[in-house]
Amino acid sequence: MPDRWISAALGLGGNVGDPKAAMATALAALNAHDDCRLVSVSELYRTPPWGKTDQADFFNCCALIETRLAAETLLDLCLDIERGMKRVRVERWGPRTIDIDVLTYGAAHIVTERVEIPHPRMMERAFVLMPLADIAPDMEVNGRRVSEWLSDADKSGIVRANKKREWWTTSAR
Ligand code: PH2
Ligand code: MG
Ligand code: MG
Repeated sequence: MPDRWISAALGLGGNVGDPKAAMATALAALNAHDDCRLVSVSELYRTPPWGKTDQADFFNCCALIETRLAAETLLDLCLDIERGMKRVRVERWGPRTIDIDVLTYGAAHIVTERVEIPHPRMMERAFVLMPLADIAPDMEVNGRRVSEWLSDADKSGIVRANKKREWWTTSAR
């Protein structure tokens, strides 16, 4: 385990059941972990499905955390939380109750069999970049700031879905 706290960005999403409640529950679980603390959470967005378009709209958000877990252990924690929430996942890019992706881990570039950080498709996905720009517009990912990647991304159909900035504090079940 690294002996210092690393800041990491996470992308959360879902389009089955009550994704807003699922994301709130996942954020609370991350924050409750001894080796993670939640620093900030983006606005909540409703986003058209990307990749496989014949499915329900998603809800997406991003979070910044600090963690002293190694990157792969952080990934395991995210997968554990997904499993604990009885995630249903039928097919790649298909409908799911909750998805928690590790987008960045400090400034690290990590490629293993299990994980690729920065997330290889985050630079082109407005459903990731728009929430991430709420909380980390100046973060550099592959040589460009999040806000710059966002300005080139297709933002059509994405709408902010929350009224309160603290949408996630009251939605957990
Ligand atoms: N996640 C996917 C595939 N497509 N589309 C949207 N709008 N939001 C997502 O979170 C999403 C997606 C695979 O993880
Ligand atoms: Mg994903
Ligand atoms: Mg995932």
